Amino acid sequence: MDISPLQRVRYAYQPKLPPILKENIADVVPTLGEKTSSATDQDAIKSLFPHTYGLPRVSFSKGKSEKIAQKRNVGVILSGGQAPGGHNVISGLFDALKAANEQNTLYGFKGGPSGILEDSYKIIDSDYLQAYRNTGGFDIIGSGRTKLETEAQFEVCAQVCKKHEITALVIIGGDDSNTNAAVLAEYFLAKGHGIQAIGCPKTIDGDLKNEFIEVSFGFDTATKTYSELIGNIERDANSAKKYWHFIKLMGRSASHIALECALETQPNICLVSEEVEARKQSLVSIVDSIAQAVSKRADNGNNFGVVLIPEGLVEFIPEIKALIEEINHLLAKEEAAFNAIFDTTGRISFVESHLSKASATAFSVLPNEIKAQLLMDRDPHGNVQVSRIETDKLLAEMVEVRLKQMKKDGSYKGKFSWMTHFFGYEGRCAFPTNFDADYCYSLGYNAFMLIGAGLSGYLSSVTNLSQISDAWQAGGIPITMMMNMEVRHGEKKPVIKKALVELEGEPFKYFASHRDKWAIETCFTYPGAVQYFGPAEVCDRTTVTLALEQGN
Ligand code: FBP
Repeated sequence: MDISPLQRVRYAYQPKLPPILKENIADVVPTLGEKTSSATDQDAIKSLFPHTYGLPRVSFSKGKSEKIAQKRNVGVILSGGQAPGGHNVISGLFDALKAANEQNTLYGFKGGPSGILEDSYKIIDSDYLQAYRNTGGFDIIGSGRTKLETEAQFEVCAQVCKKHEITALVIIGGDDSNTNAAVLAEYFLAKGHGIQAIGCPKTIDGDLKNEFIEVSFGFDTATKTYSELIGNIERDANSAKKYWHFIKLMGRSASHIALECALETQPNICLVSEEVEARKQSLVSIVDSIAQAVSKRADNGNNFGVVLIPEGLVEFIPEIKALIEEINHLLAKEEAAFNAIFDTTGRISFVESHLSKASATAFSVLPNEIKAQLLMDRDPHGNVQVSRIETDKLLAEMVEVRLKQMKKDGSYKGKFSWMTHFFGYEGRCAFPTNFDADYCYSLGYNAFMLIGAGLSGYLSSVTNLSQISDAWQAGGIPITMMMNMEVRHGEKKPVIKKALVELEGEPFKYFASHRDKWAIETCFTYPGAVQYFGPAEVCDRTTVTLALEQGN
């Protein structure tokens, strides 16, 4: 068997498009809206983007397009972490490009943004693409985390494009990659290179969203995949009635994934990093609140339960956040001295001896394994690699210690055995759900429509997503419109604002109004596996987050 039966059947799936994109491609024209302005910091962003600031929003309507059939070569780049549906963005882009002109060529730059810098590419043709349609992963051309951010890099991009007569680049990435797509678009215009840059909103983390981009692709599939696994664990917990499961869920910074999984599975506890930060909860108080819930359940004879933990939690606990910032600063300043120490114990002592009193105290309560994990290599953005920090184990161990104290003072009488899990990589390359297959294909197809309309510095946008695809709308959002100024590595930079969980938003409010009951009673729900064939209410269902946000 070369391919699985599901793979074979999914190759044949024809993703759904918004109605306007189902029209003959030459019968669709852009409609330009009012001029726009950035989210905040208008003057600063206007001065940094003189050619792309204030562009109008774009939608599509019926009409005769003169330009779309013009022959063109287009380049595409996958940037950052995998997200289910990336292959379909490329499929949609390819199908639109070929529908416009059979002579058009799609260059896929290999291994992420470094592919264009090294002129490493694959020409994507129909036969090659067929094996990737409606499948998960980014293996069609690979991805990477190299950042395109310097003028020297932009110039290399321009020269590589010119060499292959590429007149448009599509960058499929998260908030940072799309910020860089906007800077690249501005550079190409300023230098008169005649190359367009269009972005597509990707990340399972769900933090690239705003009033114009309803969700980033991959969030739907990843959360459904994790929710299936959590539901299975809940059922096991409720059957065996002997373990507390501590489950860490991916999502570098924002807690959208953990919150969506909680809405899907109704666990006993779900921590939300944004709330921890807002309430300035210390590690000890988080541990205590979990221990109290464990104790109350034990009073009812339930020595089992499920706790969901967002991956980025440690960076939102005030004293740990300050500690990480100090360590980041120290490792950057004392890099040579630190790297000259080869054993973990020595490295820990070195850091301990340089910390402020408050951070040294925060560091001291952590188990040695966690201390070592906080000292591991940073990612290319200078961030701690939170997926490598075992927050699940940290909390389970600290809750165990707290319960032992409570047992001594007689306030806890139960039994506590724990298991830990980390769901991250399990969901990033899953077969896209019907929603992600359709949404991604539409985003890619629509990206070509923006190119055909001669636009640059736009993010492909498909909206009205909690409705059936026949009600979806396609268009483009100027990337500068989503920007604000933020301090990054000590410098003020224009960036797309990262969307964290809003404590006043409907998804969190729904969760907050139910969690006390979920904590004490056993209210688990079991979403089961993603379904591709069957009733629409099962197969085409979007996330609970999106449904609540859109009032459905
Ligand atoms: P993107 O923001 O690039 O989409 O990646 C998100 C993510 O999956 C996070 O959830 C996770 O923390 C990180 O990537 C893991 O990175 P890596 O793939 O480098 O291990």
